Amino acid sequence: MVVPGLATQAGGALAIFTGAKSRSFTSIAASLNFSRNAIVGAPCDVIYPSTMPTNDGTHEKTLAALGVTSAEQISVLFAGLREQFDAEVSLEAVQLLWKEFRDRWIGRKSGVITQVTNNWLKPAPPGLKPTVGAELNKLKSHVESKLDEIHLKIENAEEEWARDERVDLSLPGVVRPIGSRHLIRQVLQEIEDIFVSIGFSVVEGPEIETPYYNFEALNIPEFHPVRADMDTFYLELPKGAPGPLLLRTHTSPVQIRTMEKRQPPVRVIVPGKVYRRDNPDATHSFMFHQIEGLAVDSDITFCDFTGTIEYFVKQYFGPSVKTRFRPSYFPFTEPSVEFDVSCIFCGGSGSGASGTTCGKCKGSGWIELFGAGMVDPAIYGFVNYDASKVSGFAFGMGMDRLAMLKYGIDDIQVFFQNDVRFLKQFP
Ligand code: FA5
Repeated sequence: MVVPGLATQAGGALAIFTGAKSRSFTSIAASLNFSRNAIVGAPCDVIYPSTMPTNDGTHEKTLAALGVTSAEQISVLFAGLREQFDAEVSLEAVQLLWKEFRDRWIGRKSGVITQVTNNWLKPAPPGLKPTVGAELNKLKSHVESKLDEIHLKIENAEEEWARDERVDLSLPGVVRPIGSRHLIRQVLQEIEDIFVSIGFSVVEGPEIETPYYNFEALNIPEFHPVRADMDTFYLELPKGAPGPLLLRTHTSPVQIRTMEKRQPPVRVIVPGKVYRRDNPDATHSFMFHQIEGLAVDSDITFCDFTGTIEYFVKQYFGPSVKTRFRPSYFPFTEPSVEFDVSCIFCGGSGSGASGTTCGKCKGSGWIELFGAGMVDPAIYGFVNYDASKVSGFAFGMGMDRLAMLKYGIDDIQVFFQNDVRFLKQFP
């Protein structure tokens, strides 16, 4: 578009300008070959000062270099700068780069206003100086007042932010639920307390075991039928690793590990996780908790054994429960027994409410508790104890089932589901 009275010079620089006064800057600039983007930035909502050119460099040249010779051309130049400033300035756009933005416009050394003063005003011919001075004053006060206004907004926004973020010490504190120990952990503590009170100490052992400790040193050689149920959960090892490893199937290997390290007297309990191939149901889990017990000394008798178990059972379930033992079999105890406790639910009567059969003990009045026995003398051979001088007993309790009995829990799976509604019942 060619505006009457305007002409362009080669190279797009400002040319002689003699036209009408009422035209908008943009239309004049267009005909002066200014690209809109070069002057006012890309036409988008947010203008980023750091990436946007300040202008096309007109304020770095003198009026003579720009070919400006008339008051109207001067007005166009200033209108361009003003339009550019207005397009760039907004709270969103400048608040993060406030100082850079401010310095670029009114910085003393090389701000746009300073450059206009140096390049346009000072060297302006006397005839144009008043116009340049007046336009510069207008631009300067426009820029300064807008910057003041924006600065105030930035300060207010910061104050508001600080006010919102301020800690009100009069408010009640945030109550964070602190959780509680899992019921299995609580039961472990109860059992530990009982045994510690009669001279046992607590030891632990690895959950990943060698077949030697899990089986052989417990008198369970390869191909022993007992292994059929337990010979499982072997680990995949890298080539060249020494020997197979498996997840322990009971806590009994720690009997061997303890006796290897300690000379009698030994009195320990061993809590921990064990793993079996059992399918999950109300009383079985493939991972569960056991507490092993071992006492070995020079003169431990079967009476010490049953007396210790009875003491534990009465402490744990209450003084009214009775115990009994039945013959059983474990390769590492001889004799071996299974301990029963009188049914905690029907008081040992075998009958439930209104004369029905007690569902817990199935009418027998007894509930199976755990396996135990006198340590088989063959075991002492594996740990270099003199079997003619020492004797002892061992037991292995299922902690989850002990917890179920005491707290009336029907399904072992609830221990592992971590439902907060269940856990909250045992704070
Ligand atoms: C043993 O594991 C023997 N090591 C116990 C032992 C130790 C006997 C020392 C003699 C001397 P048993 O396989 O019966 O025994 O397991 C012991 C207890 O673990 C059981 O009485 C039962 O309460 C619990 N238990 C066994 N299998 C599971 C299972 N899949 N889920 C939950 N509890 C189980």
